[in-house]
Amino acid sequence: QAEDGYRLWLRYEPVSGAVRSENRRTAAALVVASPSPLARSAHDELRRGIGQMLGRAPADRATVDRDGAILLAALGSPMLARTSIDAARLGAEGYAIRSVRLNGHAATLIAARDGRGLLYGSFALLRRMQMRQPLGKLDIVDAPRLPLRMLDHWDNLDRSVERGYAGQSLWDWQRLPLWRDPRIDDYARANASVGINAAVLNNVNGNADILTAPWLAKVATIAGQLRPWGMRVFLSARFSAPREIGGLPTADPLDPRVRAWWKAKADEIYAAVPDFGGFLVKANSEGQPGPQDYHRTHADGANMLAEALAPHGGTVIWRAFVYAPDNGDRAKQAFAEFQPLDGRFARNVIVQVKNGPIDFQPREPFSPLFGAMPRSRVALEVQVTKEYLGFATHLAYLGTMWEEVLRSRTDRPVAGARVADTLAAMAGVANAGTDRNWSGSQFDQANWYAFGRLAWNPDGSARSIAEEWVRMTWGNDPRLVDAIVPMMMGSRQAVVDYMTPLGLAHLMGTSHHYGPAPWVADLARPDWNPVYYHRAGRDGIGFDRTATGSNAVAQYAPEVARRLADRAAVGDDALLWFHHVPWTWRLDTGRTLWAELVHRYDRGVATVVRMRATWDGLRGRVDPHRHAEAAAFLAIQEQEARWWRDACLAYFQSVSGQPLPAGTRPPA
Ligand code: GCW
Repeated sequence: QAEDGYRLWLRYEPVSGAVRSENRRTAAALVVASPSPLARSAHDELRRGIGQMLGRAPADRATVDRDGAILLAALGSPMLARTSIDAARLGAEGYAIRSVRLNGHAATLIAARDGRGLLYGSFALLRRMQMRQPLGKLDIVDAPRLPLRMLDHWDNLDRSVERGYAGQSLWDWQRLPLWRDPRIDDYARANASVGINAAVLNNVNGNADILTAPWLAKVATIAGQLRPWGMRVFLSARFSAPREIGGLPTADPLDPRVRAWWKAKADEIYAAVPDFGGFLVKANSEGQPGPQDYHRTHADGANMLAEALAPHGGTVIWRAFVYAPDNGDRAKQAFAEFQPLDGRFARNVIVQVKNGPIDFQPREPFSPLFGAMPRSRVALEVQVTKEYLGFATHLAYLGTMWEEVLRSRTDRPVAGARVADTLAAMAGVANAGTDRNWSGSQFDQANWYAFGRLAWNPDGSARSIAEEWVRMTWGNDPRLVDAIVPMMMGSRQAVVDYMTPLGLAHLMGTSHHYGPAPWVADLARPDWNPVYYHRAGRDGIGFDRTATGSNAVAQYAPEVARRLADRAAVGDDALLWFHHVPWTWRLDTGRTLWAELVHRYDRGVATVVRMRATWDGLRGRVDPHRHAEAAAFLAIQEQEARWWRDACLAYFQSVSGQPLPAGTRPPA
């Protein structure tokens, strides 16, 4: 178990030397001043982690009666009487960690409003220890910026996982409700360690059965396992459920019978799961039912469910991922449908928007909806699972992609605003499954980790998050850290380069989305064909989204729109997303567009070749099992990067008639 990646970043490798002596002095005893189920989890994790790292678990004490106690105390505890913890800075889930003297003894205080912050503070302390940082003079305050930090599982009730590349669903429905799978406890620990506080258990391409009594009993067991780790359960709700499981002739959100049905259903769910989070809904999207089936709006649908959940404090998360064939430009549709509804959603509705206007491509500009719905609560949805980035086989660290999105300037609702400033929540489509390593590969664990850390602090740095993860997952040896962090930092750009450089998108094979297929042009829905997206011809390549084309740029704030509409100012990364550019147009790099395209595809392959060499150089510095797995996947990635480059260039060359530039290596 130790060497197959099961322990994720919670490996708690033994500490040695001077650091161990210092740690042992600081972590000798454990005092839980404010008992609660969550404080119990914190206590157990501290004992587990410290015991493994120091070879000696801290002793349980009722009070601070010797040096080296870790004290867990919620606000209001008499033990905090003589400290000056600023409750306002802690918020609901934040924590303070402080080196203090209590009863004449040196102690490390973890203070929080309640068990949630105590749990997060305990994991923060363990993280420091795992990174071999000193524990002596701590004075830390940290709190999550977003109240809802959620994983969305696209898990089906037969345990298959839509876009899942890590085995089966973690939810063992057949054995539930009586079986409490210990693996779920570990799943919850992992999430708590990065601050993820909610999970949607089932696929948004829904099956209404999950809302029936036998399934709700199973859901209740899972909820009971996640609860002590600060996580709440949500369910995807199929909009047509009143017809499919409720025996009603309609699911019209304005029909009183439908409204009564959902209210009763909400009551039933809360009877089984008192802290139920609410519903996630994919409506009128890719064939899913929704309010538009009854000529009602998204707001009508969302508000009807919101009304049913409101008495229980539940939330409706309504996805804005909508598009219909033939509307001219798929990238414009979510904005066109949702922006006019701003101000029409109930308070307990959150509109969940994918990072880009189309789908989860290797690179997209940010969705124009961010900042454009100031009277609504908006969540950012990203895909932790790598549907369009080589599944779990290709190494692509997504922290850099999410940092790029979060820092993108929307200049709305106020000048200077960035996507991060406009959010009420973050959701990540989960990449966890029954594989021993959870995520399908060792390196995809980093994306789970980074998602949680960025949801906690959307201003976090992708690089420091990568470094934390590397230290905890692979080790603190600087030779490891200095090699792996840069490799991760460049990895997503490599995928962009060898799949869809310069703002291209959606060149992937039909439906599975693995491997190149830019030539596909015959699918029934035009907006599913790669040729719809790249628009390559003799004259050039790219999608004109300026005023001479679809004018999607007009959906952005005026200052942003002006930049995007300017071929010279938009930047190479978004060039072909917004512009149709002649093959011979010259970029700032001095190359023609065609030469630049060739260069980028080649650069992507070259980066993977370097990643392999870097990784090979670490043989013997990490355990052989995990090393071999990552090495084998990198070999596949290199082969497939070449496949992508060669297939795309051969195709684009056949369309453009351009020669391969002099000096370009012939495909190997
Ligand atoms: O990216 C697409 C996927 C679908 C998915 C859809 C969505 C759940 O190909 O598998 O369906 O997005 O986000 O709803």
